[in-house]
Formats: sequence, C-alpha cells, structure tokens
Amino acid sequence: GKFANEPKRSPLLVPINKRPYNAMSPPEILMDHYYTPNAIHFVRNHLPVPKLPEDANSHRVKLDLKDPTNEEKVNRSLNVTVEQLRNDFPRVSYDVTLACAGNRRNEMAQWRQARGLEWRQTAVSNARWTGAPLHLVLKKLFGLDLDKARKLGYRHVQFEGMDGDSITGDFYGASVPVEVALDESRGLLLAYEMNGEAIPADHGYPLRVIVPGAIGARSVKWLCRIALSRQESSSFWQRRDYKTFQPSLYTPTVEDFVQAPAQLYWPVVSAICWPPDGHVIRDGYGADEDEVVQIRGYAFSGAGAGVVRVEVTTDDGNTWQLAQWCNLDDAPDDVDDSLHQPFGQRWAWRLWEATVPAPKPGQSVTIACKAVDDNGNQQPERWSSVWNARGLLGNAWHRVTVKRGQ
Ligand code: MTE
Ligand code: MO
Repeated sequence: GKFANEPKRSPLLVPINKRPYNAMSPPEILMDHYYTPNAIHFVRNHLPVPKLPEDANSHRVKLDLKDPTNEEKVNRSLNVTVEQLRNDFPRVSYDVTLACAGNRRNEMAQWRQARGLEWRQTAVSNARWTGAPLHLVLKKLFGLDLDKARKLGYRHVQFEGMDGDSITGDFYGASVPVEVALDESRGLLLAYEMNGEAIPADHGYPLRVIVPGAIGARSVKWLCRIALSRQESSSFWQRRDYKTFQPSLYTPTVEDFVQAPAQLYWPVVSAICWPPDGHVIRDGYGADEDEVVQIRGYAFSGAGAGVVRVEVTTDDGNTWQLAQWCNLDDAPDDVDDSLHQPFGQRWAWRLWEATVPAPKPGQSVTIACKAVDDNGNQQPERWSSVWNARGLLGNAWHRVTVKRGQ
C-alpha cells in the first residue's frame, strides 16, 4: 500500500499522527543534547514516505531553468547526482534548528480553535547538516548568480520532493525567493548528511534542501527537482498553507490563502521543556534542599537572528530573571561564540536553564519564559495577539504550572 515504505521509528518519539507519521521529540531527552540525536529528531510528514533509492550516491536531482514567461516550459535542464554533489563541491556544515510552523499549536488552540495537528512545544530539533551550498551548484552548472538570475526574470527557486500522489500529481514542494536561495550568507544547503550520518528515511534520505532560519516546511525532503522560475512553487503547501492571517479572520477562504504571502522565516520563540506543565513536585524529588525548581528550555529566532537573552518570570511578568546558557557535553566549545554562529547566521537554538523558588507545600507556581533576539524583538505575552486561523508561528510566552505535594 501507500505506506509500504515507512521506516522503523524510535519508541522515544511522541507521535501525534500515525499515517502520515508525525511525532514530537521527547522534551526531557531533547534538553540533554545540543545536537538532537537523529532517532529523536521530530518528524513532520504530510504524505507517505516515498520509495527510496538503495544507493544514495546515484540518486539524481533534476535542475530546471523554467521559461520565465511560461511555467510549463523548461529552457535548460540537467541532472546532478548526490555523488557529484559530494565530489565536485565544497562540503559545508551548518548547525540548524528545524521547527514546524505549527509548533505550539495546542496552546494557541486552547485560546481559540485553530486548524491543524496539535503540536506541543517540541516540533523542534537541532542538527548539524552537511552538504553542497545551493548557490555554488547553480553557479557551476548554469553560470547563474543572483544578479544574472534576476535579469533573466527569475524570482523563485522551487524544490520538489519524491513524496506525493502520482495520480493527482500533488507532490510535496516549496519555494524560496531567489534573493534567499542564491545568497551565500543565507546558508541554503543541498544536504546529504545529518549529524555526520546518511540522512535517515524520515528526514529526507538521500538528499534534502536545508533553508536555515525558515519554518521547517521550506526544507524539502527527498529532493528530486530544483527549478528556477518566475513563480512560487505551485504546491499546496506553498500556496494554500503555511500562511498567517489577521486574528479576526476565523475561516480563511481559498482566495484568502492565495492572496496572503507565504511564510518564510520564524519570529523569536522560546519554550520550557522541563518541567512539564502540571508537574507535581514531591518533596525529595524535583526540589532540592534549597527548595527550588530547575527549568530547562530552548530559544531560537528566524533568518539568522540570534537570541541575546532568555528571561523567566514567576509573577506573570511583573519581575523577570535572566536564564543561563546550558553547557552541554556535545555542544561545540565555542557554541556561544560569534565564530561558531556568526552574526546574521545564528541558525541554531540556544539551550538555557534557570532556577526559581519552589512553591510552598500544597501550592503551585506558574513559570513563564520569553526570549529577545538580535533585532530586539521579543515574544508577545498573550495568545490573543498572535492567534491565527492555521495556528502558525506560536510564540507567545511559554507557561508551565508546577505544583508541590502536601
Ligand atoms: N518535505 C517533503 N518532501 N515532504 C514533507 O511532508 N514536510 C515539511 C518539511 N519538508 C515535508 C518536507 C515540514 S512541514 C516540516 S516541519 C519539515 O520537513 C520537518 O522535517 P523533519 O521531519 O526532518 O523534522
Ligand atoms: Mo511543518
């Protein structure tokens, strides 16, 4: 059947849908690693996993220059294999946090119903992605740089996955503006490795594009075609999904979707991964002798903006304390250094921790966090100000309530 190619999956993942398979990372284990182990990287599949080639190196990607005046016509076309990408181009690695645009939809949907899978806060993971820089591939094979591409009338670079419905022709796809795709500093990779291993089946084996700082939807897995075009990808997920609307538009029409701009980048967000909401502290467990609660979470922003600080409150935002960066064993030594994450290319999360006073026996405390990024942008306090019909880009303060037993 359609789901004949699904891989074995870790029992540690937290599934929210079986077919197609969608699963969150386990929040507590997520906080133990700077590089999320491949087996627990969250999975977001819109379609069945396609039949994958056994030999990664001979997998071909089609590169098409479409006719700028006629989307149906291709002016120049060639194929490139993964082997060529490995051998003929520099091998470049970037640390990139992928996050589904629907991350934290369950909280937003508690404020007001929003359409989509109810992800909690861990449709987010971080990996070291390795591959060939996209701009070099287009330069070497077509002699194209941004300037030339624009002069020829190209506006978008489209990506197509192998997953889809061959009858309706509905394949997963996405696109990004040429200004992003052909700019070296934006870091787009044709990636063939994830954390130093072949990319696992669920994450796009044998090749995927990585669009750093963007919503996960733009990093097309199981990549089989790249096309320069005047138009955005005609994929459903580019044109009729992954768009936000003003908070009074409850039921956007097809027309509303077509009109709205496609979302590319993430805003700033942070969330608490430990303790879980509703956690109960029993004395001698979870609260140490000083009667404190240890909190851990992540923070990231979009488009290469770094997170400059994370703040935590236990009095609904009247007073705040600064969180500390975590020093995890697997993180690079210079993880908080501008050499590791240069300005404008801070595509990876920062993991943080904080300690707040434990509530008195029988009482509870609500802990909230927010992050501030390089642009001075901060997370909004309330869901009411960011609610949108599709439940995307959930970045209100993240709150968890911790109770203490009698
Ligand atoms: N690429 C293909 N071909 N098919 C998909 O369903 N899902 C996208 C993106 N790329 C998708 C895809 C979405 S919405 C997200 S959030 C990320 O992949 C998830 O990447 P991951 O499963 O490796 O975590
Ligand atoms: Mo997504």
